[in-house]
This record gives sequence, C-alpha cells and structure tokens, in this order.
Amino acid sequence: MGSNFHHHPNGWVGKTPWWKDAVFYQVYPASFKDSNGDGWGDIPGLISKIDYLHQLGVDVVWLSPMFESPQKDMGYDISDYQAVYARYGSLEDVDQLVEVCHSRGMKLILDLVVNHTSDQHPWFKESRSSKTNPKRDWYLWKPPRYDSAGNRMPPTNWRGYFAGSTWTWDEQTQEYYLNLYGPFQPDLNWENAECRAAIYDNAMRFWLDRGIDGFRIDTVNKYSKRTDFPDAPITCPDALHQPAPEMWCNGPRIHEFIHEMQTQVLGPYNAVSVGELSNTPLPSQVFPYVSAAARELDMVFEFTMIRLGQGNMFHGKYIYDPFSLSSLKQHVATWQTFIEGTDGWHTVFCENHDNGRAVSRFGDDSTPELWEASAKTIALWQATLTGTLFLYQGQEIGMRNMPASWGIEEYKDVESLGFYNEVVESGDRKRVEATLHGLRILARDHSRLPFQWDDSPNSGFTEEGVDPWMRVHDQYRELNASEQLKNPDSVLGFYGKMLKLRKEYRDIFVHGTFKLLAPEDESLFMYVKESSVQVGLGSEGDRRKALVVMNFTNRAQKCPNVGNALGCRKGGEKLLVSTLRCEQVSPENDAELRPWEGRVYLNFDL
Ligand code: TEU
Repeated sequence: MGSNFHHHPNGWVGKTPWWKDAVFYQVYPASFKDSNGDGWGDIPGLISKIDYLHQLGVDVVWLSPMFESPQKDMGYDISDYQAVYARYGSLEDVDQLVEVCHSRGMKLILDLVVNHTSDQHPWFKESRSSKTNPKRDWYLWKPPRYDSAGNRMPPTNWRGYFAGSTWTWDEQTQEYYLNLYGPFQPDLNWENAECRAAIYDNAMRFWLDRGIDGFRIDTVNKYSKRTDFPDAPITCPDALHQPAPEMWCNGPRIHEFIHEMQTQVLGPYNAVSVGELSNTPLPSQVFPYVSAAARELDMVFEFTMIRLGQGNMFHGKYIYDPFSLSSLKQHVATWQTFIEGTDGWHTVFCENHDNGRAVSRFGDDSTPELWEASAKTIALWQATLTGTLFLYQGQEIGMRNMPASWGIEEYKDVESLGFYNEVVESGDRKRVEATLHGLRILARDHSRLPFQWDDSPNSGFTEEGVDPWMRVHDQYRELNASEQLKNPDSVLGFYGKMLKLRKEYRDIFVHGTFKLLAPEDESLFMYVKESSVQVGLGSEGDRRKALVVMNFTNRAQKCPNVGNALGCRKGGEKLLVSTLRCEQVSPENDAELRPWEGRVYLNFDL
C-alpha cells in the first residue's frame, strides 16, 4: 500500500483522511465580527467573513462556544447545549453557517465542553435541588470535613484552575460539589453512565444531526477523576489549596470514556475530533489518545511549547518564567517526531484563545520591521511543520498583545482576574507587580481583543460609537486585514503564500519526517523535513527534502551551508521561499540571514 493509505479510526482504509491536510481556523465568536452593533461578535458577522477565510486557504472553521451561557467563562460555562447565546444569534444562524461552509467545500466544527456545565444548566439545578434527586449523581457531591477546631473544610485540598478550591459549598443540601474551574462550572460525573448517554445525545448528536463535521473537545483528558478523592501532596506550603492535576488528568477510566465517545458517537457520524490535552507532557501518555488503532481521538493539542514562559499553572502561572530558544526547539522536536512510524497523528498550533499572541511571545513586536519579519517567520515555521495546522483568528495578520500601557481594567478573563485578585489579597506588592508583568505577556485576554478588520472606528469590528465588549487595540489603523489584503508582501499575503506552498509540498510539510539541526544554537531554528513519499525506485536517498532555516534574533546571523544540510551537491539546492521581499534576496546576500528572516530550501538534485 502506498504511503497515502492509512487505517482510519472509523474502520475504513482509503486515501489520507481529509482532516490531515486541512487548515483549521479557530473563531472566537465574541471578538470576530459584530453584525448588529451590540458590541459582541456574532454568527451573522462570521458568515459575512467566510469568503475572507476561504480566500486565505482555510478549510475548516472551529467555532468556540456559542451556546446559551451566563458567559462567566466566555461560553465555556454552558447552560443549554441546544440553544445559541442570544448575542451570537440563533439555531437558524448556525444552520446557515453550516450551509455557507459546506457550499464552499469548507467544514465546521464546534467546541464540545462536557467536563462541566454552567451552574445554571437545568441538569445542575435538578442535581442540587436535593440529595435524592435522580440527577444528584450527575455531578460530584461530597460531605464536608472538619478540622480540629470544628471548622468546615472541603473534601480535599485541591486547588482549581482559576485560583481557590475545586469545591464549592451548597447550603441547601449541606454538601460540596466539585468544580475544577469556576464555582459556576460544576463538573459532570462521567462515572454515571446515564449522564454520559445524555451528554452524547444532548450535546453531540443534536449538532451532528444538524450537519456539523466534528468537535474540538475541551479538557478531553479530565473526565475520569480519582474516585477515592485523596488529598494532594503539600507542594505549596504557603497555599491553602494544593496543585492536584494528577487527581483528574488521564485518570483510570479516561481511555474507556473517550473510546466510548468515539465508537458510540463520533465514528458513526464520521466526525473529526481534536482533543484539548493539557497537563500531559510525555509522548507515552499522549500517544494512546491519538493512535488510529485505539479509536479514541483523531488528534490532540499538546501544550508544553505554548506554555513556555508560564509559571506553575496552579501557583504562579502568571509569574513570567523566561525560556531559551533551545527549550522551544526541543519541545517542537519532541512533538514533531513522536508519531513518526506510528498510526498516530498530531496538530500544529502556536496561538489560541487561552494564550498571548505568538508574535508578542515567540516573535518580536518591538519595532514595525521586527514585528513584520517575525510574524512572517512564525508563518513559515508553522506552515512547514508536520501535522494538522490550526490558525487562531488574527494570527494571520500578526495581531499583537494589548499595549503594555493598558491597565488591569482592560483584562476581562476570569482566569486573569482570579490570579490577579489572589495576589492583591495576599498583600505581596512585589508579587502583584510580577503578576501584572506576566499578564502583559501571557494573559488569555490578549487573544480576545476584537479582530482588526480595517482603519474605520472600532476597526470595522463593530459600528462607530458602539462600545465593544473588549477594547480595540490602539494600533488598529496601521494593523488590519483590509490594509494587508491590498499588499501581497503583508503578513496576511505571506500566510496565504505559505498555506499554498504547504499544500503543494504536502508530502514534505504535512506528512514529512522532522529532524532538528543545531539543537543548542540559541539564535537559529533549523530543521530538515523529508518527504513521506519515496521518489523512483532508488534507496533512502530518493526523497524530496526541505531545509527550514530561521533567524530567531533581532541581529543578522550567518546562514549555514545549505548543501550540507540537505545532502545535495553544491548548487543543487533551490530557494523555495523567504520571508524577505523577493527583490531583497540575491545570491550575494544569501550567506547572511537578516533579523528574523526565514527561508526554505529544497534539494532539487533528484
Ligand atoms: O481550557 C482548559 C485548560 O486546559 C486550562 O488549563 C486552560 O489552559 C486554561 O488557561 C486554564 O488554565 C479549556 C478552555 O480552553 C478554557 O478557555 C476554559 O476556561 C476551560 O477549559 C474551562 O472550560
């Protein structure tokens, strides 16, 4: 069988599944495009911009939660899986979005948030109404403990993701309920088979029957908790609650649950699945989720690279922890190679709604020249990596973190404010300053600023005179999609070019093997990609190869010997693309890489 044939989780053998070559694009509904002037993005606004995405080269839209919700965690607290949050639109709008995507050969996936519901969900209202309610066991309830002085205590000492305990006291039934995230996000009890069946029906089949093509699955490895609920070791002696992700990540029944979801729901609909797999830094832990034979998930997001710079997630996530280029390269190498020679698959991403902007975190946005060069090099980096490529809204135009001059009042995120308020209450001024510094680089808020469409007031996100739910970046007049659409040499133009090259050379960029060069070099990021397809009948040597060489510094660097790296005779290599404007690259200057310049060479001596 040729290398294009893969055993697919749904039991069929055929050409490579469509979702390996597809380019996915995450839309954060609140911040993409407001069509009715209420300051919130909405689905009709997204529909009005589908051709912009199609023209860029986007194949699949991933729409972050647009379901009915009190919006305490921006829709990741769902109170009705089968209704649309009014500010975003209606069920009919989603139906139209499905139609608009499918009519262009594009697909739509939704965000599946089923580790927890909102505390306003009818299921939870029933569950909390009494200890004997039939849905009591659909959530995780525990009696209190008492300390030696008789003070009531939560069942365990676990600390949640948004600061504070993972347990909330319910006065009416005199018990605690578990919430890994906010108190407004009670965890569903996946040990209860009736509850799981309701999730599959109410939150999944309802949408699959309306024609969506799959799901991004929120907190996909957290459904199986340690059911003995032990205390976590004391690793933060000064804290009341302790980090305890091992109590709920990759738990005893997680693979059983995900396999059940695949075989009972996703498979029968041939629905694509991409799981959000955090707190799982070892390939040996990740691979079981993405092996096709395991029939669990098609692929996952793994977070060790994107978490670079963050402190301990449960104690000082926003105390900035500087990192080296070599550590970034090592993470990329680990996750580019762990599926090689296996039936697994992976994802490529460097931005999402939970992280700061890539050009501000991994590039250099300190001057317009360095901003443009590093945004393009990030595009070249992402477009040449193996796996399914995910872009996040605004990444394609180089959107940046909010200005450092903005105050804490511009930060709206429940996690940002959870950590900030916790340090303010501690009275530790130095830690408050350090947390503000970290938030300016890492906060989830930076990716949630309104999309910068043009240089009209509110950057074309919403009407003039309307207050958008989050402030528009000060720089929108010079950084916006409209400006860049007119300029093929813009960041946007370069993303379009790279997405085309990725598809043209998919055997190298999407499906090829990865070999990191000079891992310890703290200035250059270089790797060789080798085609998954053997050309001709020759030996190993007959495979197309690409050398990706990127200067990750703001100073000129010497370009390595390309022929050696590609193993081809002198002069045999071909420059495929550079982040510099075409006229700026010539044989004379190809020995020196400009600040933040990236290049791709091919071995064309086959
Ligand atoms: O995030 C879950 C998750 O993995 C967290 O660790 C995440 O990185 C977040 O920053 C908290 O640290 C998902 C969603 O992506 C996030 O937006 C939601 O807030 C969260 O689940 C709860 O649904």
